[in-house]
Amino acid sequence: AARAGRVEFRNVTFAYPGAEAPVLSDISFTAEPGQTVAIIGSTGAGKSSLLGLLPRLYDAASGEVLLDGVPVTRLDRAEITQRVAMVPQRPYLFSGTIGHNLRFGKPEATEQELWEALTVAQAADFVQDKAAGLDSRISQGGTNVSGGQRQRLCIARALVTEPKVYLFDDSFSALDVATDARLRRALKAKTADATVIIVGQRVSTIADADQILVLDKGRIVDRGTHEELLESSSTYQEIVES
Ligand code: DGT
Repeated sequence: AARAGRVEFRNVTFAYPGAEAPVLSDISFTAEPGQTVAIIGSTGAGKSSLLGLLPRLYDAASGEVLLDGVPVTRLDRAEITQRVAMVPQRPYLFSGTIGHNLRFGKPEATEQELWEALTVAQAADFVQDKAAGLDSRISQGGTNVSGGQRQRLCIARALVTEPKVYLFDDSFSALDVATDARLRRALKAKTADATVIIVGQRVSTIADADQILVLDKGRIVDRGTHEELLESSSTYQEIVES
């Protein structure tokens, strides 16, 4: 069906402006609605750069990034933000209330929608514990919430917009393992029809993905499920054991 959230990278190469060496080379994969694709790889492998090509933080030098079969370079930004939500590696909260921050992508969201998103993101408890609840103020840059709370608020903010595609860039790293597991279970139930692309460092975060891409120096060196990669990929084994 159209507008379902299918993501396809076709032979994508990308270099930052002014840099000589490409950060990504010949990247091809497909993520279908309902699927979770995980990207793992050492620091600097190009994982964040890869995610950024979908919301057009940057454009590919060659190859194509397609959303529901249409190159993203042919879509306007509003169309992309409507369908794709990215939780960046260093998620940003601006000064204002928690409610303002959560409504960033959907100003008309009801309180009930905000609480639903907070519940999935495992953030309802700590917001409830604040005297002012949704009206509690976040200081500039979110310095008065912990790193894990900030991640969860930014995940909730993405959920509020009900996108077709979620991009999570290491969004679960500041959470303890139990919260991470609870959050992803709730997320899976809530986003069953969505396409999820997740950059993760922790094996427990990515092990249940439908497909794992192992990225090394900007190339996909191996791909498969957790079980397949444990058998076939020495790079994956090294990451798992580290
Ligand atoms: P991480 O977050 O440390 O696990 O690393 P990755 O895998 O997310 O890597 P990524 O995509 O952040 O960086 C890949 C390479 O690109 C790395 O050599 C740093 C470089 N790079 C990242 N962002 C920029 C940028 O904004 N400008 C330039 N010129 N280079 C960048």
